[in-house]
Amino acid sequence: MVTVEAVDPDIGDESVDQNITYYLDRSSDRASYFSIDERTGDVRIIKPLDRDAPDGFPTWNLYIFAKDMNGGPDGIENYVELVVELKDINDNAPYLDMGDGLVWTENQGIGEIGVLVADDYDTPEKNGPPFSFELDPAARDVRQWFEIKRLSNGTHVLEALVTFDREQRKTYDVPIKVCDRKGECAVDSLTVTIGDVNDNLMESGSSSIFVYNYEGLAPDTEIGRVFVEDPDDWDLPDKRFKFKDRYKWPDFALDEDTGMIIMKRGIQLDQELNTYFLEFLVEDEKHRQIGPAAVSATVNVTVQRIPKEAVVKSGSLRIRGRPEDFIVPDASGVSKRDRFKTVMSKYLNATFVDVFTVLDADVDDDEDMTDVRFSAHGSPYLAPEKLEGVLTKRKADLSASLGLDIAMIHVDACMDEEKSCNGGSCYNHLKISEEPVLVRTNRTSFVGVQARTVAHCACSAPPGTEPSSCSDGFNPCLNGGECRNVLGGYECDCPADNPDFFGRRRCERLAASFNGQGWSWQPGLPACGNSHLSLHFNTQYEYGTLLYVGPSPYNVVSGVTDFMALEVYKGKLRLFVNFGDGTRILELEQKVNQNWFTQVCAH
Ligand SMILES: [Ca+2]
Ligand SMILES: [Ca+2]
Ligand SMILES: [Ca+2]
Ligand SMILES: [Ca+2]
Repeated sequence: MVTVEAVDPDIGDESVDQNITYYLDRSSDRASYFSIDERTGDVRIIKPLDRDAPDGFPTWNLYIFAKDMNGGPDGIENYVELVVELKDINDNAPYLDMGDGLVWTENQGIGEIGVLVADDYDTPEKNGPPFSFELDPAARDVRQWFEIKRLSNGTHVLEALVTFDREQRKTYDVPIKVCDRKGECAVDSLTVTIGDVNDNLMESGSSSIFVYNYEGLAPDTEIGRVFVEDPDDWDLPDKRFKFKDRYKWPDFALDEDTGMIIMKRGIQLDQELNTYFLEFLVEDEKHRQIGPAAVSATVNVTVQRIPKEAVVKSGSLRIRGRPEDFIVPDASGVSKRDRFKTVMSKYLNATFVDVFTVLDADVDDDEDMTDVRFSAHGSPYLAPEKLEGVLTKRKADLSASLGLDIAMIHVDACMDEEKSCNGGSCYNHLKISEEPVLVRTNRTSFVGVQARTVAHCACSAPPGTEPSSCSDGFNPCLNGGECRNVLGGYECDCPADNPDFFGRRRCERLAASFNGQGWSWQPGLPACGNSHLSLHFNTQYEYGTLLYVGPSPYNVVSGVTDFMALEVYKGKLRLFVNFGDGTRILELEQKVNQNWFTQVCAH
């Protein structure tokens, strides 16, 4: 395309070799489209250059460097800017530039819906407008509803040929063939939304709302809207909402314009489950449904106080779909959340299962994901590892019977360490908010606990949730130990006063034995740049797995291969480690199955 040439005044004679080395500014993305001969300075284009938006540029700029002394370390460099102006060719068909489409109100007759607007990425002077529009010649059924007319001033308009009824159909996708002045054409789709008119009477309706109130601390919270039957869906401005008896429900308030019900801060929660049967009147002046003709609406509200322990000891999963899909009742009136609760209480053999968090997972992908948290208890709460372990084993059954598409069991914000923490240390922190999350469909609302797993780019500190006394609504003593408040803290009375078996501080179990059949589930290890792990064991077996950290065969996450396994193999220790770059195996020579205690430390 061009040759650059540099001279070195130190040499003084331009007829001899100037010992210049040429190179491109590699820090620029654009450099990959060009090459340069480092001796001759010949610049070549090696990939096609695009002039047009959205990915191309009409002008391409690039710095070209020349360095004397053959580019050596003591050489001095200078640069020149290369500017390439691209000539346009007509290689783009136009597209409709109409945002969300057009709105056309129902019940009107024939009329002009709107002006058609297009744009073209090529130069407007030569390869763009004027544009021509027609209904896609291949499309059939749209012709009964719409036509395109060219007005005398050259603009094109879309016209309605029939009277539309929004209650019959809300939107139409109209395929339109649009061409530029040179005849480059494409078919683009225009969305026509049929606008609503309040042309239906409302009838009485009923709905239900379930609220989990974290520790009873929820602030004033919107918990769902009063529902009446009405085929219209844009007529909220015509409606007014009232309590049937405004003094009967001091714990609730109502937005009279929107019908939103508010649960007030400090609501009296005498029982674990508190139910309220709220009654409302809804008026619509336009249809004279006022005064005695107002329509009644009932809302069943259930409020359950959920203690901190339930949330701290919750298991979690991430499913594909929107939160609404998980709480909306099916034809038989049962939601996936209800079914999940029933099935898990059977699998876990637990009297109470609470599914108290249902929220948008907030992942960057285009795909909708929902995070769900649940806990289970008979008398003590089950550990999260147990909940998630059982869930993992039953994953296939659950997916099939509930129609759940489970993306992840144990929501792990560190899973993609590269993204979360640039590959460094990462641990999961459960952030619990007193502010609940509302998930709403027409006839049901679910107000859940806002608990999210967030990635912290550090090594996990000991859990910061350790209580300072027994009265925190949280028994710090493990394994059925009894908590006693003492001056400056608490003490635990462990079930058996056997220091070899229970730790003194919190009755933690210090040892467990397995007969070759059993195992124990433990919380996973955080991804830590600098971790130490130590354990004591005593065995006479020649083979056995001491520790495994990694994906379960029932719960494989694509792209994640990290795992660690420590096993006794032929009486010797063997360690498998994979941090994502292949499995490494470490073997030790000593026999460890000699019936004495062996201490293993891994750093
Ligand atoms: Ca064009
Ligand atoms: Ca072009
Ligand atoms: Ca209507
Ligand atoms: Ca209406």
